[in-house]
Amino acid sequence: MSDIHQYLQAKSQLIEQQLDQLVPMHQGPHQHLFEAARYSLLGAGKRLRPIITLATTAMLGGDEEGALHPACALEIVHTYSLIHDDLPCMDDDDYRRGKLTVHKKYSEGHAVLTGDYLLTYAFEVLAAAPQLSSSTKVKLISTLAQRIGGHGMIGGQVIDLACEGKKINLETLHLLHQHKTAALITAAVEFGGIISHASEEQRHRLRCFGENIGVAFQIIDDILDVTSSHAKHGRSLSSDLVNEKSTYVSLLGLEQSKAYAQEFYNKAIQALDPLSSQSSLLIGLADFVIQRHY
Ligand code: GRG
Repeated sequence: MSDIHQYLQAKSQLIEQQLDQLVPMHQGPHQHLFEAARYSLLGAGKRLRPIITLATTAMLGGDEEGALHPACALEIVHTYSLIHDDLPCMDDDDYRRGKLTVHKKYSEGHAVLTGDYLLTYAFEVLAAAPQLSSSTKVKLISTLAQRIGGHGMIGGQVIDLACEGKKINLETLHLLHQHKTAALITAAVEFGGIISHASEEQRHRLRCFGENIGVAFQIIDDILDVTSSHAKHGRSLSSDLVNEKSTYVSLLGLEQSKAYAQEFYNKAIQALDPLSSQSSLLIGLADFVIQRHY
């Protein structure tokens, strides 16, 4: 196994253990909430966003242990976004991460509330993160709120809804995914910078890396939607097709989409350049993003 795959496996196990502890089961009349949260959160998922935070922190010589809870907060937010994205009023998907989506397994109401709980709880995790100063925690909270709010992930989802059933151009598709997908991935890189007290210049470069690798990630996701089997990708085969959504592949074709992803990868790597003596981990993750089969 390559170094980066070993790294991904080790860190993914670490994240899984922490998530298991951070989101325990609770008995009582609302126990379904915690059951559904654990059902969606545990046992699958690449854990890419939290691993990016751990890798960025390690690259900058920051406190990796201090980064663990903020990294988990990102995975918790990501899981909320997947639950809501799968709802009948959004993409209406039946499978996610190799199992039934939360609204199929429980109910639509439960899926909405489980997503709400995870989103809210992520901020509680950040506020209570051990080993970090109050000012670091405020920066993390504010960065996350910006990246996933109206001018970030939710804004992207609103553009997505507005574009459903319409033919859109590449510029609009790009704007959509810069917000919907790349914003949270950017937050993951920024988290590493904040925890490591990176300089303004370093943070600017990290943000640029995140924005570009985030778009590359989405282009590869669109490619996998048409090339990968259900078992590999772990969700219903292309709801984008069913919902008549434009994708990079529908606009550019397969081969040009691959080349386009490579362009964003190149821009991401260029952004890291002056940090390069320490940046092999982030480059390894970027390679994984562009070469992945799942
Ligand atoms: C408030 C209704 C409401 C919505 C919240 C739903 C939403 C806003 C945003 C959607 C964000 C979203 C689902 C983006 C898709 C990004 C994407 C390609 C997800 C798949 O990520 P992977 O491959 O999944 O990292 P795993 O399962 O490996 O974690």
